[in-house]
This record gives sequence, structure tokens and C-alpha cells, in this order.
Amino acid sequence: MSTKAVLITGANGEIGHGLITQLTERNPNLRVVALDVHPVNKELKERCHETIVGDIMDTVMIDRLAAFYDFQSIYHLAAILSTKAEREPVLGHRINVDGTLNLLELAARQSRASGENVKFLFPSSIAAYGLPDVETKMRAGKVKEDEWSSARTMYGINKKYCEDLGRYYNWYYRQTDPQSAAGHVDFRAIRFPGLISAVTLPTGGTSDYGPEMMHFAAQGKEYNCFVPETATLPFMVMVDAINALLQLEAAPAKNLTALVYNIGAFSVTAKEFYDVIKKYFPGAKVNFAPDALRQKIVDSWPADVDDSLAKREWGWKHEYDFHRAFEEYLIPAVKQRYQK
Ligand code: AKB
Repeated sequence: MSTKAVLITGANGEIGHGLITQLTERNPNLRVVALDVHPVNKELKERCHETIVGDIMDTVMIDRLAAFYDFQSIYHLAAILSTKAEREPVLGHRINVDGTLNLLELAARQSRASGENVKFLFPSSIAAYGLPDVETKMRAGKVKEDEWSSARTMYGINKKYCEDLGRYYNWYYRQTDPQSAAGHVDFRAIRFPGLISAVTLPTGGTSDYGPEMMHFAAQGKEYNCFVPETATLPFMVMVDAINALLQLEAAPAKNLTALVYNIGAFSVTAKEFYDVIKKYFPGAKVNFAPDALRQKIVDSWPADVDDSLAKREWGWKHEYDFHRAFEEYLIPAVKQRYQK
């Protein structure tokens, strides 16, 4: 008999770190199988049933996992973020799309074999949106899930397409088979805003200027910000992002009418970021030196999102607004991190 477990890909990434901690704190008996191309650190390893250093493109390794485990939920976090995927589009597509397909196939096979649905939690992104220019973006305000859906980056297009793949696996997988299967992939996606963590730094993203500004200031380093002071994006702290994933996972299927949900917390300019950081690190030095190409990506993402559907259907509510996020969560934790 296979062992019941939860699979987390990209376990070593920013969301993975916090998610493994939260999942195992809430349920110490949960068997977490963590997969990443880099080894996870000792502290996380101790929380996991098994950790695997491997590539989501390795179907032999995925087959081995399928033979040993019966996954109830899969959190598929592994991805190449927007700036990196723009520099290496084929690699971005390979990991973000082909990799996701491998994991969806695993979920489909397991759900059909067991007759029980496998929940597939997928972090999509505000990159799935594409606004034509900054004026339209600022006019658009809070965008709804079905608006401005022509993504402009390889990463955004990959995320958007994987949402569609999720819909296919959820509703239509092998629809011409004469007999329908009992179990299916229960696909649930969240379009995350830029995420800010006090304990990890993002790599390869375009919303990275927010968290980078704070981490540089905490280390007494000068920061060259690659967007102008006016650049506006929705952001959220990592604890809220992880709570959202756990909340959506736990939501009864009967309450959900959609497969993809926006969630929001606060929308801020790069200047507002700098101002709040200066409040806690008065010596912080940020030079605004926009990189026109990365700025174009930020300009194509919404300034804010309409998350009323998530609020209505699964009770989404952020805990940290902009000022509380810095005051109570980010600054104390980041100071502790760099004072060590
Ligand atoms: C990125 O900047 O690529 C990510 C995202 C907004 O999904 N942080």
C-alpha cells in the first residue's frame, strides 16, 4: 500500500519555506514530501517525511514518487520567475509549462487509480494580466480575474496557460474515454501579487524591488531600484500568501465556482516602499535608476486586484495591511535575521 502524503515542488523557494513550516506546525503527523533542484536546509528537512533533490522534468523520478506515495494534495510551487524567464524564455517555458504538465499528469494518474480527487494548488500570478501601458493600468484600478488577460511576458503566458491546463485536467481530462473515472484533479489556483518575506529573498522576479529594498536597507547596503518612484504594484507579506494557500486548500469544493482567484492586501508605489523603509532604517539609501525593460513588465501588471470572489467563496481576508506588515512582521523579523 502506498503512503499518504502531501507533495511540495519548489520546496526550497520562498513560498515553500513558509508553507512547510506552517503545514507541519498545524499537523505534525502530516507526511510532507519536498522536492527541489537544491537541497532543502536542515531545519526544513527535519519537518519533512522525505526530501528529494530533483528536477520536475525528470519523469522517471516522478514515476518513482507515484509508486511510493498516494498524494492527497500537491502544492506545485516550482517555477522560473518573470525576469529570468524573459532572459531565458525556452527554459522558462520548459520548467513552467512542461514541468507543470508532468505534475498534473501525476495528479491525474493518482486520482484515477485511487478514485479520490487529488487537490492541485497552483500559485499563479498578477503576471497573468497584460495591460497595454501605464496610463491604462492606473485607470483600470482593481482588475477582476477575467479582465486584461493578454499576458505580455513568457512567465505570465506560462502561468495563464497552466491555469487553462488546470481547467482541462479538472473538468475535461480524457473526455473521450468511454468510461469516466471516479477521481479527478481538483485544481485550485491563486494569482499572487508581489510577495515579501523577511526570511528569504526572491530571485529572478520583477516585483523583487520591494523586498530587495528592505533587505538591502536592513544590511546597511545602498540599493539601485530598477523601477521609478511611481511604479505601483499590489504586494502581500508571505504569511498572508501561505495562509491563502492553506485556506483555499481547505475550502469545501461546493463553495468554489472558479478555479483561479485573485487575492490582494495592499497596492503601493516604489516611493511608498522607500518611505516606510526609511522610517525603520533612517540611513537607508535607494537610488531610483529605472531599467526601461523591466519597468515595462511592471507597467503591464495591474496596480491592484479585485479579490471579492475569493472573499465571498472561501473567506479570504489578508491579515497585514501595508503599515502593519512592516511594523509587526517584516521589520522585527528582518532585523533579527541580519543581527545574527
Ligand atoms: C515575479 O516578479 O516574477 C513574481 C510574480 C509577480 O509572480 N514575483
